[in-house]
Amino acid sequence: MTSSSRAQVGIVGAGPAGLLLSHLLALRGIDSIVVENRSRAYCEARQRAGLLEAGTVELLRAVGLGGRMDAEGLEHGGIYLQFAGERHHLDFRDLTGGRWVTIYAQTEIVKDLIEARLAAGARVEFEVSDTGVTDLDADQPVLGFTDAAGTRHEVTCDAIAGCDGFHGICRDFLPPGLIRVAERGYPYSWLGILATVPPSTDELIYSRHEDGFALHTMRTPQVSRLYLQVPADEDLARWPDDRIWDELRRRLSVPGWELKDGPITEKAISPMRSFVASPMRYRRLFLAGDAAHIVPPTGAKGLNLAIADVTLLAAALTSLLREASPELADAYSDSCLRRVWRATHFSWWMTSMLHTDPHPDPFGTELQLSQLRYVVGSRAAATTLAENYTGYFPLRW
Ligand code: RFL
Ligand code: PHB
Repeated sequence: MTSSSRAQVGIVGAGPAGLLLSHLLALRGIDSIVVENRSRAYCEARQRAGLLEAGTVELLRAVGLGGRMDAEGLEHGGIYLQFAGERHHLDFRDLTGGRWVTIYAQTEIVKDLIEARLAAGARVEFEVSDTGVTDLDADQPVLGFTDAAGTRHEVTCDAIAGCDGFHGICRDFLPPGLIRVAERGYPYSWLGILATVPPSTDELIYSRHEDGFALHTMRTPQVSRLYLQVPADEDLARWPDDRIWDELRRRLSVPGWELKDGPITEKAISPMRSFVASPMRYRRLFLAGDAAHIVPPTGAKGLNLAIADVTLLAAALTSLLREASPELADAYSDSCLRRVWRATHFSWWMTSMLHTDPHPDPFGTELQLSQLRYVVGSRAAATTLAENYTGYFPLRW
């Protein structure tokens, strides 16, 4: 038996992109259904981003999602860049005329969004399977899925948003001849840990070390998050806790500073990739967030881009569905891609400047060090980093 229903917008994926899109559409009186193949608990626990641009924070506040973020988020006005055994501070507020970033974990944004959607009575279906999109060449595409209880559903929609991440299914529904992929792989991965220990630093430390990159970030005043560059095909089993702390200590140390360690509560290896698929739309199917593009995490841009995409998409769908005006929907892909390519360049640049090549050559090493010295030595170069890091053209809502 198949159950048929209707929703103005069908949304695949209950990550930050899908959930925020559903929230924004509801604020404009547009109903949506969100389907997600994982459980609610899994979505709320999946460790990922932590750093929000000021524009992302301001958008979340403007749409009523700032409560816990304002109470628990940690505002940072700069970062430390470390190389050749020295640590340098970049003061973003001074360099950019007052701009800042906030540490507030993606897990917490997802929890806030799920709570807000469910409290508003939205349809959010977890643990679905066999998600698919049909009738894309008609004005009413159909979103199909099987719910957790095994019932098949077909939801007739006015538009469908593929917010299903890099490994999702929606991108493959765009006609193969239409989509153009530009990508770059990197010969390393990140091993990330979460540890129950107060951060050993007030602001993030990005460290280039001859044994590889390391990043010290945080989640709360009691919980630290740290990352190590490891080989691309690394096996997590080769990294017992003691080895991780030893390596972090080696790569992050400077005289007079000590890294505090503590119990590791989570450990995972993530590959690094740059990937941009365009256009981000075919007729009434729109892609947003990681479904269309991913960046290596060194620039802290992925979640911020996902939020920027759906802010534009919500406005575009509102004009399309409420006023039958297609201009914003027609401009959607190009508008997103301008920001995406800026972030793609910045993330590639930060990654290439800070990671060590598995087969280093003196030419490449000296170029990296020269670039790092330039960033900390020239106000113009430091401002370029600060401007990109703190975020681009404001999000309008
Ligand atoms: P998500 O979060 O991957 O959500 C997609 C959702 O779709 C579901 N899904 C399906 N549902 C139904 N049917 C299907 N067939 C489906 N296939 C998939 C998935 O289960 C999932 O729930 O994508 P979204 O919403 O576009 O959000 C993107 C962000 O998650 C990502 O860009 C960031 O986490 C990237 N990122 C960072 N971004 C930042 O802006 N700042 C950071 O500090 C930052 N740090 C990071 C990061 C990513 C990292 N990793 C693990 C890749 C640090 C790391 C280590
Ligand atoms: C994080 O807090 O997880 C984080 C922060 C900055 C990055 C990447 C990850 O560049």
